[in-house]
Amino acid sequence: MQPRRRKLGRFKLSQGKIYNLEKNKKILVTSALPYANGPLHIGHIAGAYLPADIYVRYNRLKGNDVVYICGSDEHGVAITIRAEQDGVKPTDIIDRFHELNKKSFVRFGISFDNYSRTSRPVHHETAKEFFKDIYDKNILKKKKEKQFYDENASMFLPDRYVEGTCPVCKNQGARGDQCEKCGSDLDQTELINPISKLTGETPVLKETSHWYFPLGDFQGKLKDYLDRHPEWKENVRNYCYGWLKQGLRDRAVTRDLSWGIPVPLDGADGKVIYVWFEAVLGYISATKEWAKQVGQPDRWKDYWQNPECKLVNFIGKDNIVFHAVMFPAILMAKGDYILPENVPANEFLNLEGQKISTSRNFAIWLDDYLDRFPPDPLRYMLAANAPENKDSDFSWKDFQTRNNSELVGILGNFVNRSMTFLAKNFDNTVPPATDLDEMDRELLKRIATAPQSVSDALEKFEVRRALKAFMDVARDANKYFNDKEPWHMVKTDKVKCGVTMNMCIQISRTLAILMVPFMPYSAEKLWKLLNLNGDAAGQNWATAGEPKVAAGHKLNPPEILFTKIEDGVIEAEMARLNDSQKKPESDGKKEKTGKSNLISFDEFKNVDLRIAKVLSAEKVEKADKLLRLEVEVGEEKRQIIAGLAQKFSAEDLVGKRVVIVANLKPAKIRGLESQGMLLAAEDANGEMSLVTVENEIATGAKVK
Ligand code: B3M
Ligand code: ZN
Repeated sequence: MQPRRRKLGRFKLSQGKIYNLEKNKKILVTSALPYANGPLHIGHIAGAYLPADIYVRYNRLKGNDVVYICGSDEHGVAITIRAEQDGVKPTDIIDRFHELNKKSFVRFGISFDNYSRTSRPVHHETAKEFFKDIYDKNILKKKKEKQFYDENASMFLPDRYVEGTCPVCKNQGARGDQCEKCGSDLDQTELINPISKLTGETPVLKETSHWYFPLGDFQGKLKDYLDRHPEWKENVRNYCYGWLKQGLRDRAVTRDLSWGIPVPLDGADGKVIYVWFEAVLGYISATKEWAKQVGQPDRWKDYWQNPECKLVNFIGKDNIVFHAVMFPAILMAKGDYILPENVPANEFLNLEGQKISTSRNFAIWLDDYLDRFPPDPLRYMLAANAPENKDSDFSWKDFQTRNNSELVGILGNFVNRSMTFLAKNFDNTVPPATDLDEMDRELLKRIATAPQSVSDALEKFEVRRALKAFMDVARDANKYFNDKEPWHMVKTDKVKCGVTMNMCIQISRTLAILMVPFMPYSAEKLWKLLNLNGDAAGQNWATAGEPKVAAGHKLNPPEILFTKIEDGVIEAEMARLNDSQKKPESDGKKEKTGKSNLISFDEFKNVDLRIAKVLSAEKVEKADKLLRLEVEVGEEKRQIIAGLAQKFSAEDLVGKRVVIVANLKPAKIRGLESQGMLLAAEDANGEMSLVTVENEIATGAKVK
């Protein structure tokens, strides 16, 4: 039977060439621009980056014309507060984290076409052009208002510069713009007991003027827009309808700050464009920059100003209002740009049953993870467990189970048993597939439909379901192998056994291609083992399910695809998480300064600080960062496991008098008990210094 042609499927043009119009869809994909004020953790990755990368890689395999854009968000109060806390310039912070995060994304296989930054001139120009254009159209309104002002610091306090108690849920640490606990969008003057983050003082209200974007004027258009997208994820739609129901308020799009993009109007000295107004435009400027890089400076218009192009913004749930309400409204006001076609937002990822916390250093940092593990098991875990419709949880134990029983036990096992069997019995050569039986034919049908089953889910941004559809192919493959019992057949009917093994290689090829979006490194490894031409990412999704490996094809010697993770490794990670939560030791873990987190003297007294002398120091085996120290504290000798190995050698330490926290609960690190903690300081450049004492004061002496 002739396969039926799909609508919009194939068109025969006059030259007689067949074009598949579906093949060349233009898709512009963006992931939220992370603030360059700290390193990335797994929560960020699960929210806006991995799902987008999976979608992008899948669309590339489909032959679609995809551009994937991201970059660092370098303005706004998140950056200046961090700079003030560390006593450095904003540029010190953003330069460092821009590079670090960019590198981590590459290492993790996030395949941006361009990772830009909002400090680039092209972005400043783009943001100013939008602002000016909307101003010239008389859309922006100038208003006088009273805003919090810190008299000691002589500065207005926009957004997060003020903290206080949330009027909705009474959370004490609510920020001036938003309560992270209940998600309420706040006006800072609504906060109960407002406090300046700069000085800890109560701010006063002072008059200033700002330009407002009249979101309310776009209410009707935004409602129509939302109504046109019943396919959006329910969490996103609910949020947006909730906002519309409340009635959209005017939003100030300027701030009294020195860090940011200057407002391009006369009489606006000392004012910058509100970070959320310009950050979303970063997607456009980063695309312009990409177009230049590929030598076609106007090509960004083929996406942003082409109604045929599909714009998809991947974000975390705390960014919904800015992307699904504010950004479309800005684009509508500007007029000549496409609107987001979808805004797939994920919920949050928790860690070991608790909220991930940057300030408490309770997180798994991406660069840190990648120093010790390959990317694919984490990609797998975060996709299998993606917080798609509700918050989900990452635990190291689950990670181990997923790796060992699913990646090693199912996927790796199938490939490995097939390839070792072929190496042993068929000289690593694919045998011919003559005379298929019913089971073989069923199997071929099964793999023929596999790409579609993964596609169905990915087209709806359902990464979990897509990954399951992929793993089901591996499950069915193992079942086929078991049912066929080639280890018996090889003795009784080698030709028939050869047919089975031919099938196993066809499935392995299908698995390699379908694996690309989820686990690109392992996909390429499998592709190499199969000794096929080109790379897995360069194949065609549409033919991924066809049996294309020829009989007689020579395979490479088998190698395992995934490695089992032992209990000890997981225990060490859990101890590390526990330990680092108490002791800040690297990026993103800076404690707050200022007066907003004052403690009482009694609280301070609870910490037993003592002078100790370092007696010996040695590296902990298989742990790059750890040193095992023996210290003398008065009469007592203690063992301390400290993350100092990359900064100090034994000679730097032995004989030094240091300060330790003597009443810290003992913790097991790499199986070794740590009985206390050394005090050390680390600056924004990663320079580290131990807290030492100058004279020969007796060990055990109390520090107070
Ligand atoms: N910088 C906010 C965040 O990291 C942010 C997103 C901007 S997207 C244009 O949550
Ligand atoms: Zn709240």
